[in-house]
Amino acid sequence: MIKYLKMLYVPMSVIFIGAVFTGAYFFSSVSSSGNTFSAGTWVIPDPAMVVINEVMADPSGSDNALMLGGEWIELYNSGGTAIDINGWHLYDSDNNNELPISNLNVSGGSTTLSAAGYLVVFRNGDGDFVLNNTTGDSVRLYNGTISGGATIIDSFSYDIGSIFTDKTWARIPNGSAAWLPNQVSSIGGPNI
Ligand SMILES: [Ca+2]
Ligand SMILES: [Ca+2]
Ligand SMILES: [Ca+2]
Repeated sequence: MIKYLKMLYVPMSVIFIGAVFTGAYFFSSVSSSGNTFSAGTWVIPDPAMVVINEVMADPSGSDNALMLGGEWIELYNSGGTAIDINGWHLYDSDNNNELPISNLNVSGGSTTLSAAGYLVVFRNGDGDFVLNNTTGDSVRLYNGTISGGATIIDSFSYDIGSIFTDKTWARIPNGSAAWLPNQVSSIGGPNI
């Protein structure tokens, strides 16, 4: 019996001393604020890898209809790490016209952009965020609110109005720097 207790005592002491000296307790996977600790490697998402990829400024029907109708903005994560963008905001050309991003106005109900993934944010009846149909406008993506000092992640401005109804502005090739008007919608997927 004593021999058995000695065998047990030694490893338990090692665990206890290790915890005291390092102050560290690790679980197999811990997530916090978009960072993921997994299997001994810190993986930090790069917000700069998220881009505005496709814009539906002039949908058929009401522009401020509830999702899945109305205006929408497709985001693309060109990075290799998933990132949660809950609480990020879209703005048009006016700093007061915000469209908060939450699980209530995104495709699939989750604000997490998987690696190389797509997320569609719908205007979903927002009253002041408006993408002009017949004059130019801007779409701007911030990692919070402008009034709260957030950082701009990406922006897209168009100076030519009158795109055709139900056609989009899109980065062609997908994710590239070049924007083209009057594209066939590829909502939630690669621009083709
Ligand atoms: Ca708003
Ligand atoms: Ca519009
Ligand atoms: Ca697309």
